[in-house]
Amino acid sequence: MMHIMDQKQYTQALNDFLLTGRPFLGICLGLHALFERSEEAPDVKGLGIIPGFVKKFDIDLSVPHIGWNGISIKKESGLFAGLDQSEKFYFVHSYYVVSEDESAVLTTTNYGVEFVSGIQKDNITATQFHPEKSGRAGLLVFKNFLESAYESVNEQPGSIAVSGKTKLTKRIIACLDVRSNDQGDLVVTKGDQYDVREDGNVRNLGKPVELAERYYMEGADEITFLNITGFRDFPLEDMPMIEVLKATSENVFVPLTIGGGIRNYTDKNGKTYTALEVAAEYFRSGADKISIGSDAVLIVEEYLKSGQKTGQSSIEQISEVYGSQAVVISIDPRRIYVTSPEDVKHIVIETKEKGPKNEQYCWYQCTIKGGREGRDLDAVTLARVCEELGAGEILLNCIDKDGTGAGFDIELINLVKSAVSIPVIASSGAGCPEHFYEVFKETQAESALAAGIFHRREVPIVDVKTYLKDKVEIRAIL
Ligand code: 1PR
Repeated sequence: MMHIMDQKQYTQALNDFLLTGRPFLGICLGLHALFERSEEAPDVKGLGIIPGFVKKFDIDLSVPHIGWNGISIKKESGLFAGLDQSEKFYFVHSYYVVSEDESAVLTTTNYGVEFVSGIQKDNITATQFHPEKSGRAGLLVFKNFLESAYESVNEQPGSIAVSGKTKLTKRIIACLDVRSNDQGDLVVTKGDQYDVREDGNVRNLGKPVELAERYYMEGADEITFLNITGFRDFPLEDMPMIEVLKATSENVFVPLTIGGGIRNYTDKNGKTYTALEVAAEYFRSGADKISIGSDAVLIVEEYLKSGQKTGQSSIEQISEVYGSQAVVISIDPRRIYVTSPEDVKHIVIETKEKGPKNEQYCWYQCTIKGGREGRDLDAVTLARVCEELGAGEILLNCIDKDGTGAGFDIELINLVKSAVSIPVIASSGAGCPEHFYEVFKETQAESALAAGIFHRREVPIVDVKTYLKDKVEIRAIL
């Protein structure tokens, strides 16, 4: 950020603005930039308005720190007027600020360490969390900031200082598999073990924007759109998905992830687009994270063959420009049963869910093109290499469980989770609120995703959260 601002000669203008005493609100990098230097870019100088620096998390927990966490308010401020003390805000970052000016510290948050999550010094306010993605609580912060822009902050009804450790919540994610039906309408669909057709027709479970808005209102902590035919359609030609994102982000203030078709592509006229360009269009349209499925498998296969990073893959390019927290890898694995661990060169587990011939062992085969093609690669290796290439989160589906309502594949989730240090989203198989509790109790997954039970209104999100309340740290529905 500072490099580009320097290049475009914006830095002086911003500095001049800050010194005029006019109100300023920085978010995330907008907080980091106020400090003197950052481990993220050691050769670039920060604005240096606040003494201190930016440091990478060095903790025994998944990094990036992704999700909803609390704030301990360290001094009275109008910014949090009217907010409940238990409110959570959305964080997504691998670096945090270390302020050498104690008096500037507005809030702190706990994640392995207690770090500064907000500062306020005269006219300058900045937060590590994203108010624009923090639902009602975030919108109230903006309202308070705008109102305080016209009055002295100290004249605002202040919030009371809160102390005590904050906790990161487990996230409940609603997933919308989107594709065109046979009539050409973009619909939310849902398969059983990835088969989305019923009596020959694509199942139609609703309109993407409407459903996303409903889930936001019902308390979803995040929303994911998967363009499930993206592997054959090119997203920049398939403009409806971009329109869906734009329309959704007008009314939905929680993080949005979009996947499907993110790869390098040459169109019928020979024009080449990079995966980075596709991702950029999605980010500009309101996405916070992009998810890569099929392309990740092909990238890892290439990497294992050559043993070298090229710097050119979609994972490397997008994480380099937008940060690893913006790159999710969606894995579509399927169980392959074997009679002995020596039968294959893949990572094999002894399983409690035996195979059709009573096999005791299985490995998890990666697939591409929405499960249509199995590859000679296991899900654990895929996850590990993707983390090394710069991915920031794993969306772990399971074809065997998808749409069954039989519960998550706990064995798969534990296997992949133990192989990576980035957050994992458990997906596929949720059938009731108890399944969410089971996945959080039996595994270290940071979040759980479901589709069918939400679309068919069998289990509303509020029921999941009500069941989890007092058992698991979650964002309350206020
Ligand atoms: O390969 O980069 O173009 O991305 C395509 C994306 O579309 C991938 O993320 C892939 O998972 C997804 N996808 C492709 N085909 C299907 C399909 O269903 N035929 N959907 C598909 C994957 C799985 C989950 C689902 C959970 C929870 N759907 O997204 O939402 O399994 O379902 P449940 O709660 O009903 O059990 P690329």
